[in-house]
Formats: sequence, C-alpha cells, structure tokens
Amino acid sequence: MKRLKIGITCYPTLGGSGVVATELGKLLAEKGHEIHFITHSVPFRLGQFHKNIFYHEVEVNDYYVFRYPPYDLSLASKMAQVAKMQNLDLLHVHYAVPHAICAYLAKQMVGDNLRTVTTLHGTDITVLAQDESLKDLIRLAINRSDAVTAVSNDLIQETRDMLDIVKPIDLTYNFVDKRVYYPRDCASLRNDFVTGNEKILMHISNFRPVKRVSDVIDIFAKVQEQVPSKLLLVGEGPDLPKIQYKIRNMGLEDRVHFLGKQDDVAHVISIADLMLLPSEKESFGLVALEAMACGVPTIGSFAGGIPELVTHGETGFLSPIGDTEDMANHATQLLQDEALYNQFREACLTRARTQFCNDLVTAEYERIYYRVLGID
Ligand code: GMT
Repeated sequence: MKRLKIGITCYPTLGGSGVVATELGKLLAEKGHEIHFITHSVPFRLGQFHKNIFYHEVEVNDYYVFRYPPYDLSLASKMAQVAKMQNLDLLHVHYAVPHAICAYLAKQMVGDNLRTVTTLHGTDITVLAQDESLKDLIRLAINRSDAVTAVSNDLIQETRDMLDIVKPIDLTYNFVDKRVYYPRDCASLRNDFVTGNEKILMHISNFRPVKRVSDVIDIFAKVQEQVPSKLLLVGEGPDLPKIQYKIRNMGLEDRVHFLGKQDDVAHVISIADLMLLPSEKESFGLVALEAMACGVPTIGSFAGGIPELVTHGETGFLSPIGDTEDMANHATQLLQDEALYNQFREACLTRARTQFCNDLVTAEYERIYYRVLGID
C-alpha cells in the first residue's frame, strides 16, 4: 500500500484527544507513513526522535490592530503551507472546532486533492454544539470533511441528534499501545502509599465539573468504612480547591494523596486496585481503557460512551450518574471478593488487548485514509 503523507492537528498539550492523536501519529510513522504534526506546541507525548515524524509550529500573528490574535487563521495558513510544501495527501484533525474549519479553509487554498478527516472527541459536540451561535459552524466543519470519525456510538448518535448530520460517521474507538499499557510491577511504588492489605482506589482527570470528582470522594468515603484503603488523585483542574476543601472537611486527608499531573500513566495506574470514573459526560473515557489495559477494573457511571468500553459486570461496574451509594457498594463488593476481582482483572486484560489495541485501530484509520483518497 502507498505510504501516505499525513498532517495531524490536535490540542497538543492536554487531554485524551491529544494523547490519541499523538499516539496514532507515532504508530502510523512506525508503519512507514510520513507524519507532520501542525500544532501550536510540541505534542506532550511525542517522545523520541523518529525519522518519519515532523513538527510544524503554528505561530500566531499578533499584529497591533488585532484585539484577539487570530490563532485559527494562522493554523489554516500553516496547514495549507505545510500541505503544499510537503505534498501532503491528507489532513487528519482532532476536534471540529476550530481544527476541522481550519482544514476546510486550507483545502480551499490547496485544492481538492488535499483530503480531510475529522475525528470528534466529545466536547466539540456535547458542549459546543449546544451553543446556537456555533451550531452552523460545527455542522459545516463536519459536512465538508471527506470523512468524519467519532470515538463511540454514543457520540455518533449525539452528533446526529444535535446537528441533524446525515453523512456517514465512522466509529473508531480510542486505543492504547499494548507495548506501553500492561500491568507493571509496582510493588515498591505501591508500598509508598499503602501497608498490609490496604487497597488503592484511583481517579485521574482534569478536574473539570463534568468529571464529578466530588462523587469520587463520596464513593471513597463509603468504601473506606468497609475496606482499609487509600485514594490517589491524579491530575489538576478547576475543581481541585473545592475537592481539597471537601476532603479536609470530611476528615479524610490522611487517606487521600494528590499526585498532580503525571506522565508515566501506565506505571501510576498499575499500583491501583480500582479506577473511579463517575463522570456526567464522557464520549469514551480513555482513562478507563488505560486502566483496563493494566488489569484495573473501573467503577463508573453509565454516561455517554463509557458502557461501550466498560462491560458492566465483567470489566467493571456502572451505575446511574450521581448514584455514589451504588458505586461504593460495587467497589466494596469487588475489593472484598478476591476470586471475583481476579476474574474482572483477567477480563480487563483480554478486552483491552483484543478490542482496543493499537494494531486494530491504526489499521481502521488507514482504511479510512485510503478510502477518502480513492486507493483500494
Ligand atoms: O474529558 C476531557 O475533559 C478531555 C477531552 C479531550 O479533549 O481529550 O476528552 C474527550 O476526548 C477523549 C478522547 O477521545 C475521551 O476519552 C473523553 O471521554 C472526552 N471527554 C468528554 O467527552 C467529556
């Protein structure tokens, strides 16, 4: 098959979408494709030098008449410039706003030979598409992409319902690299936090209200009454001060550790017994997949795409959003029943490796690229 030249644009410094876009680029480069990241900073998981990976920085023009420097226009110009200079086959953008709109503009400058693929990750639809003033723009971005993918069936449905989109949307679940995400031997790291039979519950997020971190504390408060345990909180974000206050107020500060932002997520997750993800909205829930691949079951909510990832009663337990009592009961049940826990752990490892592994998903994206380029 033809080796492709692909431009990738994502939010490079945060979130699961940036992680997925960067990991996808690295995997495609390993398969021989030429990857050009077109972003405002170096993607944070880019790692080591690779001969097929290039980075093109978007510099914003801060001309004095601009009240707000126009990042989107600089990005569109950069996409067009890189596409012409490097003879790109296609642009794969993550997020409709502004990236798919910028790709559309770039295509107008370069010509129809440049194909565009847009991946929807959630917030662009679940939050931005609620804003009437942005709806038409998001619809245009989606309709003018040569292919559109979304990370769960739930997100596809929500996109259709909110924007009356009729064009086909490909389902491409998120993935983890099985060479990175597997149960690590972390006995000594674990001993830094717990003693004896104590268990570790973990939550990783950007502490936005949509993550319901307050529910995480309520779940943990109930679990630790039955099961000696600690809670590790990983990440930072707007709700952090409120959460710190709540933990102090509930007298749990000796049982909760804040780890801040962490890069080596596979190692950190491997010390956990359970992952907590009680989100209000979640198009996919990448952290639950990262946990699954490390053999850690998730206790979470039935929100968005989570049930497509976490099989209720097999690789974790799900409850209605906000039902912290039910979540705590499920967590306690799993932690107290060793045989059941081991069964869940094995199911997690198998499901992550067979359904959400890098080889499968990378091949799926390649099929979409060849399709839009008319290559069989
Ligand atoms: O969840 C966030 O706040 C970050 C956001 C992002 O931009 O990375 O996450 C979205 O994309 C992830 C990767 O596809 C998904 O795993 C998350 O579920 C999704 N977040 C929401 O839908 C709230």
